[in-house]
Amino acid sequence: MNLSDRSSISAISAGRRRGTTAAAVAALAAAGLLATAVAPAAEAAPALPSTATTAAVAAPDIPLANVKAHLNQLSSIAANNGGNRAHGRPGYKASIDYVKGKLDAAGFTTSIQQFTSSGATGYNLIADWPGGDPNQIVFAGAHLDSVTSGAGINDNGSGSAGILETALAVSRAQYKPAKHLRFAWWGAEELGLIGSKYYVSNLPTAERSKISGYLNFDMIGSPNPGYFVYDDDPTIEKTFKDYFAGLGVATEIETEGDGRSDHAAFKNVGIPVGGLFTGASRTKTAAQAQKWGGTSGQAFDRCYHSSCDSTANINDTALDRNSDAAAHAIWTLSAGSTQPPGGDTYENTADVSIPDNGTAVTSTVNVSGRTGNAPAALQVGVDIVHTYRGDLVIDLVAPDGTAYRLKNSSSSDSADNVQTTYTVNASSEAANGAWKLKVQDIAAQDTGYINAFRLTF
Ligand code: DTR
Ligand code: CA
Ligand code: ZN
Ligand code: ZN
Repeated sequence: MNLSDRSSISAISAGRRRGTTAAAVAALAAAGLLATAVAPAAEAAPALPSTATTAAVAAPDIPLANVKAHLNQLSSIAANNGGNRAHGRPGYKASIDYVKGKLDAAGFTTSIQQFTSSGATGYNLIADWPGGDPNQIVFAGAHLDSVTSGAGINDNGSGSAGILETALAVSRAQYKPAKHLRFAWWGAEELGLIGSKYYVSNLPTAERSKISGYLNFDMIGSPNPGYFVYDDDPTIEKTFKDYFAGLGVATEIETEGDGRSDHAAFKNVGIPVGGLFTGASRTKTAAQAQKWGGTSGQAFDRCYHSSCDSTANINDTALDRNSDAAAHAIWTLSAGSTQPPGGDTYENTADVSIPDNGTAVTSTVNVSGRTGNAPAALQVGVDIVHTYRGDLVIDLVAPDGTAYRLKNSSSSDSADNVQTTYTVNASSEAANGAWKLKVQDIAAQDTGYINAFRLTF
């Protein structure tokens, strides 16, 4: 686009920004920029940004070696403290001190909540990452205690180490999500979800309402693993399932029943919950072995609540995948509805030739990893190089096929090129999926091509 075109479009847009006047509407119509509805209308806006921003901020890979290093530390702690990390035993407090030390060094605001159970002092460790909307808290938790019979490396060193390394990744990235991040390591889960129940029961109602979701990670590295996703909050569930689908890993709904871990206390007060699980004493079926590998007819974790729940009782692939899935969910769910300045842009810059007076062509942008629907002000960047743009009819087609008319043809619009950004109310459309820009040249002689198609959420 040359400067004069851009200035003419931006002048029109500026007119619209100050409130649409009749003259502005006429000018928009003349420029073919006033969308008429095939579906909710689109409005013209300033010209296409010259450089697109990147897509949604993706979570970093969580290094398996780092997660396993935490497990080795927890194993040593058990070995040096009577062989376990159980509630009321020195190995549990030593575990709390280890995790707290890592988080304090990484810049988290930590606090220890004490409680008494079965005549012994218990401890919950709460860690807040400074920043984000304090009224929208994405909360990830895992119980840190083991049973008395062993070190509890899978149950639940795996979940504890997975979210610890995710928290440290937040610090390394200096991640600044729209929502506030909180992590917790619970005490006395094995005695009956005592620590998490104590936390929630002592959380004022106003504080509970600030938690937009609680994610639970209890046993995420079972040696004969299954890939189970809690079927509670649908958005959280979908976030996890989409991640595993991206890996080509099938998942199943976790069916061992509610109330079996620390998400129960949150669910019972109406907080959306979700989580991951790789299985305990139940037996893997032949069908499950077919899709996940491993051994059918054998428990997902033969050392569940046993002394053999050691560092040898871990499947590295499961631990790695679930740690990465935890990070993906935490990053995705905390991005919030208020996108960082500039928003998340998805683009297709492949040239698509537009047949003269011919059939419609499309350029596709695949959106994934987002939660919920598209915004009411979806920015649709169109960059078409074409003489006599009046020949062109342009639609945005949502993943479900709904068409939003961006531009009608106009026999009086002899200007060249369509290089502008339309605003479309796409709030009734799911955000994820294949979005298409559909362009048709309906008059003979002038020709051109789609140069770029961009969506900014
Ligand atoms: N209660 C957990 C293990 C456990 C058993 N079933 C589920 C289902 C979902 C999460 C965890 C579990 C424990 O022994 O710590
Ligand atoms: Ca990883
Ligand atoms: Zn257990
Ligand atoms: Zn557990």
